[in-house]
Amino acid sequence: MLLIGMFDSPFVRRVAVTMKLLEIPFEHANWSVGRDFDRIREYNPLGRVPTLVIERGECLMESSAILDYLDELAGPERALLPPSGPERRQALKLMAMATGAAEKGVLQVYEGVFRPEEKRHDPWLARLRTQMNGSLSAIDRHVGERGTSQWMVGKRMTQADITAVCVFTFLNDTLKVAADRVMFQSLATLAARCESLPAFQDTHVPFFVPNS
Ligand SMILES: N[C@@H](CCC(=O)N[C@@H](CS)C(=O)NCC(=O)O)C(=O)O
Repeated sequence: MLLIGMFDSPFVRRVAVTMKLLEIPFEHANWSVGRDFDRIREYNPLGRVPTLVIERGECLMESSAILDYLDELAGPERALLPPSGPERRQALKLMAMATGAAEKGVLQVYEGVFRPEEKRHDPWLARLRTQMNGSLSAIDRHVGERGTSQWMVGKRMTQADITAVCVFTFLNDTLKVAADRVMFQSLATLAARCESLPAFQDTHVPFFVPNS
């Protein structure tokens, strides 16, 4: 399998961490959405990452769909999303908040990267920050209420933990969302615990500015 996209993307990274945790071997195409746009479009018409090339050149896109395929490969015992019921609903809700926060963060980063300064609109950026911080606060509250030595859902690590941590680390690396060490303390504690594991360490890279 070939995983296309740089690990500085939280969407690519959650796929890479998952593949490592599930011990699914893959090759990595470390392509940038800026510099390698045309090359990525040969596999994904949207020019987006992650894209996962599986058997006979079939291309999977959209990280949630890729994770769904990986869980299917892993089988019900090892799958990282709970199979049904309240735990599945809770995990999906936490993941939706985390990926939503990541999307709002990516838009803020792209304002700086792709849009000239005179065309930036401050109220729009403020709205993105409100949405991102609202989601992170809700996730942080959830982690705090469960206790930071627990996992976010159930008794073992699930895709909710992987996704929330990849997103939190990305937003911290790019936008310094917890720079003053006051915000999101519970989430930061969970992230520190996960980031010490090999699957996370192997995939943590500095942010690469697209087009640079
Ligand atoms: N919903 C998508 C989001 C993926 C995404 O936004 N990827 C970014 C990199 S972080 C990207 O490819 N950006 C280039 C673009 O959309 O033009 C997913 O979960 O796969």
